[in-house]
Amino acid sequence: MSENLDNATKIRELAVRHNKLFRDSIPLIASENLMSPLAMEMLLTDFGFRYAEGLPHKRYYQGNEVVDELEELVIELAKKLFNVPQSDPRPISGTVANMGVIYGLTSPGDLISVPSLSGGGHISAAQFGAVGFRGLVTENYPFDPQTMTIDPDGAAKLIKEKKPKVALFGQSVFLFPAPLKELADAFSEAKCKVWYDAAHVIGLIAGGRFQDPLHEGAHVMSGSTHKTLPGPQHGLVLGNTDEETWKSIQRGIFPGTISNHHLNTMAALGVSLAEHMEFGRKYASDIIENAQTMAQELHNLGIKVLAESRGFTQSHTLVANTKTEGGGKRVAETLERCGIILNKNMLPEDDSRKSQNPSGIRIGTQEVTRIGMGKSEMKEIASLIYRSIVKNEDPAVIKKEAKALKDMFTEVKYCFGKLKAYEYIKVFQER
Ligand code: DSN
Repeated sequence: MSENLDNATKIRELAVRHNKLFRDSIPLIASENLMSPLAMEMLLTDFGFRYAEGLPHKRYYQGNEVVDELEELVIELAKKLFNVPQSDPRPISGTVANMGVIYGLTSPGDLISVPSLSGGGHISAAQFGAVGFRGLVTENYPFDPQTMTIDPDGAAKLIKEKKPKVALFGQSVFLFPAPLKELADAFSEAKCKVWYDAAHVIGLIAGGRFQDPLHEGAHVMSGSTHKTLPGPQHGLVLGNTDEETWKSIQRGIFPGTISNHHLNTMAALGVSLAEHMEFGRKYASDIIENAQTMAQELHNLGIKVLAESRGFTQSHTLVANTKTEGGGKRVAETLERCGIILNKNMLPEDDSRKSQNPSGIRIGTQEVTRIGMGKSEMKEIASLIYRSIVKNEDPAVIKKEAKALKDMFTEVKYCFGKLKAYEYIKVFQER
């Protein structure tokens, strides 16, 4: 066999191994999910090999007759699902969507108010991320670690005093709604644009189970589409703003940050939006109920889940302080050996230089909910976590139990059609 064929075969084997790893594990990363069979199918279509720069009927390439129809339909589906007048499904990821908004709304040197990283903010809102690379000056909202929310009074004071060009909300640790309604006066005094990064909670918003930012004062909302909205790795921008601002954002998207958008993932997004219209309300409710159940159970077992006074969470995410169990790094690595996959996470109290060894862990329930797990399974998972990180039981024993639990939940739910998760296409099946 030639070395090249060897390597190609090896990559395929890695894919088989990776699928098996996730098939046998309990997936609790708050930013991941599984797609439906109809959406999966779209990834393997000819849409994935074509160019369609620009907007429908204003392209730079021939052969876009069907793509135009597709894109118009996806635009309409997004507008309908979120009940808003503007949508752009072209960004190829959440951060690219954010960059489009940044390019559209700001110029280098402008001030933007953002959630702090220690308060769960996303790296694209940090100085070393997209806003910094745009040359923006940042101011962080004060964050209340007890309630795990931006402090509305402090944020109002900051916005009124500093008058940012844009006020950004939305986090990667997003337990409770952002105080948009409370800040309405501050926004109008500062005359700022309000931008909401909904990546983590966009499926909960669409399911009517989280705040509705574009009807609570936000002008624009961006997001990735593969977390609580169980679609492809892609991005989306939605607007409820004047035509001039929207046009500027669309120029920020193209040609600002992308040339071609990825047409196969856009098609998969369209399918996922349509499915979310059908199943999203129930799915969003179940995700949140599962997160609250898991949080309560971990708390009952003595693990320090944050925001107890507010019922731990109103989203898909919960966060625990695992300092006494050895810290976030040790805990996440131990759980990985037990077949439970989650990530270490900074807590508000952590020094930002400790990002590789923070005090906490983050848990998301959207993927386990997607495969049909409910409250009793959340309790079982909490018990496995407790036995692993508090009782220090043998990882091999826990791993076996985690796999046995997972083996009972292999089908992707809340979608049209049936699909065995982690075994998407024949070539990836174990041979
Ligand atoms: N960094 C991702 C997360 O896990 O929250 C979002 O981009």
